[in-house]
Amino acid sequence: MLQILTPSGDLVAEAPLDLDMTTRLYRALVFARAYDRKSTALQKQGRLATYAPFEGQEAAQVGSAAALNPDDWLVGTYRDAAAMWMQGYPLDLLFAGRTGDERGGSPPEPINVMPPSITVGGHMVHAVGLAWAERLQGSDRVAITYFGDGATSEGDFHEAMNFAGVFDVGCVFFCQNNGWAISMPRESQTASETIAQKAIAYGMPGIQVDGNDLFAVFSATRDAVLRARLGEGPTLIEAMTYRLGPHTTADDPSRYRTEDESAEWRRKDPLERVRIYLSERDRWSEEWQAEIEAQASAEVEEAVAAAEALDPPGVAGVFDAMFADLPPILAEQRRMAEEAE
Ligand SMILES: Cc1ncc(C[n+]2csc(CCOP(=O)(O)OP(=O)(O)O)c2C)c(N)n1
Repeated sequence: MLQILTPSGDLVAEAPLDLDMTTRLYRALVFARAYDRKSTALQKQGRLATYAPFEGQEAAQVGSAAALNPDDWLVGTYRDAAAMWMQGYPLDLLFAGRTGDERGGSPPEPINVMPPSITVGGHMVHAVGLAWAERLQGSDRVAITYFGDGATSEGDFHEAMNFAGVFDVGCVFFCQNNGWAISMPRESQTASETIAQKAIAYGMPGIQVDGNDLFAVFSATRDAVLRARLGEGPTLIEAMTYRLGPHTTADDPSRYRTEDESAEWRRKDPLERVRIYLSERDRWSEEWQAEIEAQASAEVEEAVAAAEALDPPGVAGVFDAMFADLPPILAEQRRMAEEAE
């Protein structure tokens, strides 16, 4: 397993980022946590629908997305808001999407981020298709797809990996192995010792990284993205991380895992080790922490206000994001929905 920055903030290999970039990414980690906690609070107030928190997985998402070019494709899941935001997805649309507003699933051009997939595993083939299409058009844009350990049991994962391997598609498969697929532990998911080793069967490199180590995640993703961009094919990255919160706001993790387990992972917090690292290099202070937390909170509040200021989409809106031309039966249902409103 690749590790560069230990949980106590010590370097065990050369840092792949300079201090300015590390500082920027630390701010992004702080921002991601603020967004995530606010979303859970909003759900509890009835202002968001079910929410899937990613606390504990911030470095996996921020560190990997930081290795992309701004116009690369990103195809993720319901738990990947931090990566989507890093790649330019407007924050107000992220919130709107979580209220069930279809407009939240459609970022403005030229943002190449697909709406989050709720269907486990179904999105990976799309990432492969997007990366392949870019190649056929002579572009060097790549795609990254995020998924959990549970998604590797879906047929879609194997189809996507197989196709990408055979056609040398410039797609990075980024698995956030957060230990659990709702209540199913990773050990019940696959008999493979690691998820990374599944890459061998598809003829591509696989690497396991400490997913709570910003530097390791960035370094592995940067290498995989470069490989993809040079036309050398796909890579599978398994980021070892942990979902500190519930699966969603509708879940109670105390029913299937121990507090000791969560507490152990809390000690491997992805933000804390970067904070120590910066602090030891005189790039962190309590005042600055308070300042960036206040800024994050204000930005998040602003985005929530913008999302809540959108005109209600109306019942007919659910039909509009599905087809370019509505089939007659849905057109009829749309008309009936409008009449009933
Ligand atoms: C095809 C499909 N089957 C089942 C579900 C219900 N479901 C939602 S999330 C989830 C677990 C997914 O776990 P994992 O892929 O490890 O990702 P994580 O939620 O841990 O990020 C399941 C079974 C679904 N959304 N889609």
